[in-house]
Amino acid sequence: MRGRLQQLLRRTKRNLAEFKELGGYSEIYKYSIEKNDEFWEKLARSRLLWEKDFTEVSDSSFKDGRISWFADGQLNVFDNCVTRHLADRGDQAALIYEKDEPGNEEIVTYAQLHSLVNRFANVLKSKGVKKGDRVAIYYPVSPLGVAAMLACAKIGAIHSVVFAGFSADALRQRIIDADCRVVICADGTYRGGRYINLKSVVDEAIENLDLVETVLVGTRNAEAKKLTTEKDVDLDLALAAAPENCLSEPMNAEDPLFLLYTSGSTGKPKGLVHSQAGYLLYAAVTTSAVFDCEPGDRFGCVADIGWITGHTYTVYGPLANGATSLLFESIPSYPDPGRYWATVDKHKLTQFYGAPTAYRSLLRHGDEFIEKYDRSSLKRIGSVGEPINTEAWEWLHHKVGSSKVPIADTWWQTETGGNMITPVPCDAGASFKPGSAQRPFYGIEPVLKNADGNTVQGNSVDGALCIAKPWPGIARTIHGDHERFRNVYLNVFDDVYTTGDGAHRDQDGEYTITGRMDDVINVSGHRLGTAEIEDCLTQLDFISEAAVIGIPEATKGEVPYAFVILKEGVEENSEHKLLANKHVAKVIAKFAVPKDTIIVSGLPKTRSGKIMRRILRKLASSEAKDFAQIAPELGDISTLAEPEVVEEIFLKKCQS
Ligand code: 6R9
Repeated sequence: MRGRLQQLLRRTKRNLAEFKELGGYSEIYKYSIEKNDEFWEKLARSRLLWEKDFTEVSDSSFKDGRISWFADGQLNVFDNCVTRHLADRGDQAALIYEKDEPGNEEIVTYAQLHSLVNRFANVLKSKGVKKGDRVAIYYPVSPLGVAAMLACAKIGAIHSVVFAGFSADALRQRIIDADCRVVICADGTYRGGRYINLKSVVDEAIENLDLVETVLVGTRNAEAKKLTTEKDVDLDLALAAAPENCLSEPMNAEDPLFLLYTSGSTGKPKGLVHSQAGYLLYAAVTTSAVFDCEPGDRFGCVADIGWITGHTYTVYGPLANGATSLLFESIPSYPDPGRYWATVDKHKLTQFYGAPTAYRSLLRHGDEFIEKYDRSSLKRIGSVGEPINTEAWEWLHHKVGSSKVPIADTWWQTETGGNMITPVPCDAGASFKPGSAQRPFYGIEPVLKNADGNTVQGNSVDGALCIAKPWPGIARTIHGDHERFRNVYLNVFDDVYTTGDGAHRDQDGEYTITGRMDDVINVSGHRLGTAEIEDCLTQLDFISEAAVIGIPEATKGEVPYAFVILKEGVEENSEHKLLANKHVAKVIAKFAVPKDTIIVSGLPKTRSGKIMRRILRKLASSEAKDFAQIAPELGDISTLAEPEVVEEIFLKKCQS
């Protein structure tokens, strides 16, 4: 693969022009670690537009729970993403809105986006939104969804985008946790030709919730009834009436830019808080260097704005680089499995960034869905959300990328703000390994820890993946619970950030992610805590205890699978499973519904009461029809409090 990629990769050097005199990836990486502050200081000055210059680069201590970058500097994120491009590229497309139905895209130029966000900011102000207030956004990917985020950034309000696939209960919980007085939503969205009503979800979420004073409702379907309560305001009319002029709020570098909720290993989702300057810098620099993104590029990240990938690589990263960002409302298979590549061809996309689950679902279809479209505009194809299997990697590289386009398998997390381990940038001639994220980004120093908390040295070793040094993009806290932030990330091992993932460092010193080490599962790239689903199941009055695990699934990567114990005196009946599924869909989301729910009389627990999920995982994913077949794989179960439940669970599963 070497020769073919060399020319493309040479471009990578240009992307950190600030350091080109140092050499290639290896030299710049070495410098970024050894002179970490100097490295980020230079980039902060060359990549961001400051209202007030900073004098201090970083002041961080994982031990003390303190992370701080460019603390005495001030800037405005909206001005950095939009206003500063007006002079050179006001008429260039900032957004291409590729709607669900092919053939009716909308283009929003930088000048139009500037005007839209200014008016939006004035609407927010007129509803009493001030600097530091939290605003909930329940909006599908669309220019108005992006403008809602940027309008918050402009006036210093903190946005909390909730993925418009989460249920009413999940939305309500997030609105309450972040104390949002204003909610911004659309009447609905289209996916695969189907209209999905979002406003009714918001109505249910805020029923009898005095906290919410205003719901700004934008239009997706002009026929839909969007104003249903006295709190509702017609967003289109309000925008049309709002003045164009609005001053941007100068923000301190460390002020929060947004909250984004994600699952952890306990029931309650965590509202991770990202900063203004550090986050934006990390978004801008990774977009530029990993994706070779230059001003005027057409960046196609198909992630929803409800996830961190949408925040960093659909909104902030591409716009900070003066690129055109694609907003993709549809699904990969609509109207046929060629939709992604038709979109690449139509808009001459220079980057395409998607998820393995989607790639896996597409590769089963014939090559004609790829070949009939021109993909020669692509410089990078990215993958994110979960490990990419070799088959999908080869298909992306050889079929979609005609063996010419480097695959950026980007490992990172909501907490990290941007890409952390990825094969690009790299030295010209470097090798690519399917399924391996390989090389740390500049300034990122991975370390592996063993169970005793010692750092694992050398190569060909495994361990808990941690990061040694703070970087500008790391989340600063969990909203309202800094202790939890410290306990989950900073105090697991001494003086490092703990990712929750395991990794293997291979013979070349490069990294392959081996998966979560906690009770978090990854369903089609959506992170779910098994404890969240368990909490939800035990809310039902007929369930006393639940254990949820993830099992491998060909397209989605993993799916949840549940084992439940009924309450004393409850007779098992065929309704139970249906009620359980409905409840999970209502409280969390449809994608959280277990593939199966097995009613059992006991769970495999240690004598200290800990559920042995390893055993449940084996039982759930086994094809065996006879217990004797699977018993040897289960290992020693004699230490369980009730070893006999294992066979009973197996038999119940076989019957279901
Ligand atoms: C960006 C994003 C984070 C978790 C992470 C890991 C898994 C993401 C991956 C990957 C292997 C990759 N993950 N990218 N695993 N290779 N390229 O996905 O954030 O939703 O917070 O999920 O996803 O387990 O810890 P988030």
